[in-house]
Amino acid sequence: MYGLAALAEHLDKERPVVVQAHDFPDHDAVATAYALSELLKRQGRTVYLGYGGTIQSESLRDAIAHLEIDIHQVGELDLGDDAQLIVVDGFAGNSNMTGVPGEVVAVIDHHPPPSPADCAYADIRDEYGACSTILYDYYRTAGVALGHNVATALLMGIMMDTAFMTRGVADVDLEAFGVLFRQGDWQLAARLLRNSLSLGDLAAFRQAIDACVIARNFAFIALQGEYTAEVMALVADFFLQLREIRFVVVVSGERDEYRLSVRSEAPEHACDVVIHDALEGIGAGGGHIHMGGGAIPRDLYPGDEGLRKRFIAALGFDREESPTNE
Ligand SMILES: [Mn+2]
Repeated sequence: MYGLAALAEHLDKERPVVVQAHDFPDHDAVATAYALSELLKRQGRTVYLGYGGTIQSESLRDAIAHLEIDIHQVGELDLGDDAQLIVVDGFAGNSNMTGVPGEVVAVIDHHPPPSPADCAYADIRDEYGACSTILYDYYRTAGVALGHNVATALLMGIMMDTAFMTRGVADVDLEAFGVLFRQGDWQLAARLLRNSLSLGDLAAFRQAIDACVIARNFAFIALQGEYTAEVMALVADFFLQLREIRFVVVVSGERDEYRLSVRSEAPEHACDVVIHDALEGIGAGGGHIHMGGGAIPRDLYPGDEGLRKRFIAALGFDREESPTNE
């Protein structure tokens, strides 16, 4: 029902296709968009690759250069009004994220949708650890051989979203990983991902270690200043490595809004559920069991301590017997 052939039925061959990664894309989003564009180009279509916002990750910038991925900010693409948009690895209702002229025809994603996707083709596989795995499946079912760079990109996307096969791994992710590991350049993918920090990012870690507030197995970290989503996620991952910590929230404020990066290794505290409860009425967010994020407009931000209390309540810690260290 889903796959390249089904998707192609919804695409007009005469009109250009824009494959759009979500705003401020990550490795999985770019890898998915790239793999899909190569598949569609083989059908003789005109395909553009775009994203909203900017690419904030140096590691992802390196990956795009190494793999020669022709992707641009959507504003730089010279598109008419008749483009057909395919949104990958993220979907905000039926709006097309950063406004691109044209029509959202399809969405391919592995996030549980906030609302039912309102487009002709919606392939949502929220049990998959990475959107890259969905694209692996498109190549497999279409019987198309994976090019070396496509295999490397998809491998990198899976490594990223599953934290090297340690979170949210479905059987099909394992299968994809095995195939892509042999067909792509796993050393390049691993090197790009394992070198995503630079010396300038140490300030975030120093601040986080000083500022973290621990309640039971929950670490809350409010960073003063602006940090990229990638650095916030890596700070959250770092705290999750502490054996006492099983749930982490990192928050940092930008001009218009505060952004959150959330990680969980406690099955009873799924990130998407806890985020939804904690941000009710003040912001929006979502994600998967193990990872998620969100945003709160500046005028609705309840303060660092106010936000921490909301998470305490969402985790149910306020209803249970209060431990002495709280
Ligand atoms: Mn993803």
